[in-house]
Amino acid sequence: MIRPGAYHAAAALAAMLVAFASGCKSSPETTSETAPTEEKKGEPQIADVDSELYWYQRGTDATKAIWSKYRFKGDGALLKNAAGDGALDFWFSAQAFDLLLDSVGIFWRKDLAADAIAAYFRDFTEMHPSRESNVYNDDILWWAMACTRAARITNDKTYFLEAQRLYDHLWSTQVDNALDGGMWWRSDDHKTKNACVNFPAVIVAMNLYQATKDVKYLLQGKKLYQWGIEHLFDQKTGRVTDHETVEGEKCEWDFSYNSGTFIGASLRLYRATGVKAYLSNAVKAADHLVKEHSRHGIMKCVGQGDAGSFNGIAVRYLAELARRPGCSEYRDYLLANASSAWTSRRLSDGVNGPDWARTPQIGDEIEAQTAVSAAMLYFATSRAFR
Ligand code: 7K2
Repeated sequence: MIRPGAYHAAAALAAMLVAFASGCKSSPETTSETAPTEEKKGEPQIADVDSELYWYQRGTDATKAIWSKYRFKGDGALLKNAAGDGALDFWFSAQAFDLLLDSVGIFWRKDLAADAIAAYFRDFTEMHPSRESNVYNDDILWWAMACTRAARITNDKTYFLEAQRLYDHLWSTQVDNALDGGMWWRSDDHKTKNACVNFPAVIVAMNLYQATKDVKYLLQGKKLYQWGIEHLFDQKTGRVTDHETVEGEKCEWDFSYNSGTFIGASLRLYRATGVKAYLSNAVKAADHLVKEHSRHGIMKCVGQGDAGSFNGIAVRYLAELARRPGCSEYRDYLLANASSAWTSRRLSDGVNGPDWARTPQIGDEIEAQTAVSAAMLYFATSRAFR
């Protein structure tokens, strides 16, 4: 249930998404998750489609379509999975929070962005009052990652303290010497140590380090990353394997989102330390992602359900690499994907299915997660041009 107090902010969120997408001007005081850089002088004129704002607007269009189609309650900020379903589960809700942050994080007026974020946080809290009771450590970390972003966008400590509390708890209870280190996937059953936990944990640790300059987060991030390098990363191929079992067996699954969080973890460590090896690891993983997860230059379709948002997570972090000097090939890759996905969206409701190269049919059921994934791609492409 949505508390009465949450009503206005949550309803306002939807109204704001609609208003912004229809062209309302924002005031000059915008949020500054990462400040837009000055226009580069002397560069040739570029087509509209090769621009930050073009893809920001497409992301906004897609986000608006998602919030109109999948809102779980008319007065709430949370999404449901598909028609007739309940609210998205914890994991998916954390991803949807990240999409909301993509949408409000840069160009929105600060006060409106803060309201939208607060509405989502409140509704999420109604649905999942105790985060720690969730036995999936990855769920907690996806949420904590988004909270560190929310803190940066709003300057509101609530989100920062939430992420810090959750991360500190996992670090002190879910990392041990089994398999020489690393964090367990589940807190109720210590059987595997997974990429979907360890690289997100590095990202959170490094975001906390950036905010606090407390060197313990840098050391913890390095440690978890080093474990990941030794146990899950193949230096020769750039492949990130999904997990290792308590018996020391490496699982062969190769998922795009694991490459994505590995890139994000590597880049944060590179920025904090200046050590080139982190950057070259990020490039290796990105090359593997582009080579092995694409068909004709477009990311392979990985279906719906849990996998539905893997590619959106992958491109979120690929974009961080793509905007670095000398990395324009990744930006071109994102642009090709975004252009293909945009022309493959379903015109009747404006959402994408799981395949970024194929338009879904009118009657096809599209889950929120695949629609969210494509919207993440539009925003990622936008950021790659910054
Ligand atoms: O085995 C893990 C992970 O390593 C693997 O990549 C994925 C593949 O499956 C699980 S993680 C699945 C999450 C999905 N949603 C709910 C969460 O609680 C759960 O941890 O799909």
